[in-house]
Amino acid sequence: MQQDRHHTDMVAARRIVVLTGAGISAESGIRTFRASDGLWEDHKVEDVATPEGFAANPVAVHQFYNDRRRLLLNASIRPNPAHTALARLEHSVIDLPGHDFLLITQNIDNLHERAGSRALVHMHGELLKMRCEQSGLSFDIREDLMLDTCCRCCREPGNLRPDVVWFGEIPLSMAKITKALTQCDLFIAIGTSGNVYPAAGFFELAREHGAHTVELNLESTNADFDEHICGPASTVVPDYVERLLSSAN
Ligand code: BJW
Repeated sequence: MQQDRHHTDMVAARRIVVLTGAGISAESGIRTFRASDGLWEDHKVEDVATPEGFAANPVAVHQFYNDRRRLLLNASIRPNPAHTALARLEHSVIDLPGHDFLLITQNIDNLHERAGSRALVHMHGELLKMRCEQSGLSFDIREDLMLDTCCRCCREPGNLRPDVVWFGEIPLSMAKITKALTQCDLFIAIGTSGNVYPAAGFFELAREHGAHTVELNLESTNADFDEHICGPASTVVPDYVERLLSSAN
């Protein structure tokens, strides 16, 4: 594990924002996007993660998300110690006077909630939800979504899409996220490459408003974080959370 620059002044951390990306779920068996064996090795981003790609070939896009949904529902896919540690952090600080906690995930899996996280926003949507393009209403889904799946609100086929955020679309809960970023004193980014905006700019917004910024990743992605902790999430996240909590006692 490598650490550099300033260490977190943990006792001062009262308002904590955590951003997670695909790297936190990698050790649970879910592929990241941009690794050499990642999802974008097998699929073109513009084909499966844009509204234009969906309009051109909805069957292929449904297939891409159906495969990922089936994997997520497989019994072998479980939260790892990094997910569990973040849930422990939330439950340890959320009721303390003057403290606040928000977990922002770019991931569409449900491993954070399965680990016990509750103060959570899915800014890029959820794999276990589908949305009606006519009404905008969102529904739970655990089975495959097909072109002829009948919508529960308009009772017609062809109106449903995965309830996820594709390139060119506006991420979810941005008002809540922006408020938390401008008020936090500790910002922690875990397992995200910093390639996709607006998430890639969150640490700068938090830092401009006075937060200490920490990156936990296999490798450093941006030298401008105040602190870097390099290593696999299932090891470095529980260690970091333990240090944070023990310094607060
Ligand atoms: C480990 C590990 C281990 C591995 N332990 N670590 C030009 C300039 C700037 C911006 C733009 C631009 N042109 C267009 C834009 C905007 C565009 C964008 O960012 N494009 C870039 C390509 C430049 N963004 C958008 O369009 C977004 N919307 C938007 O900007 O709206 C405007 C607006 C914003 C705000 C307010 C109002 C208006 C929407 C982006 C949607 C992204 N959607 C996807 C698909 C979601 C559904 C799905 O899952 O299929 O989201 S793309 C994909 O990338 C997915 C991810 O959430 C996202 C980020 O990926 P992530 O999580 O970082 O994964 P990887 O694979 O990249 O990285 C993994 C990391 O983990 C690596 O660093 C590893 O080292 C690490 N790691 N194993 C620890 N064991």
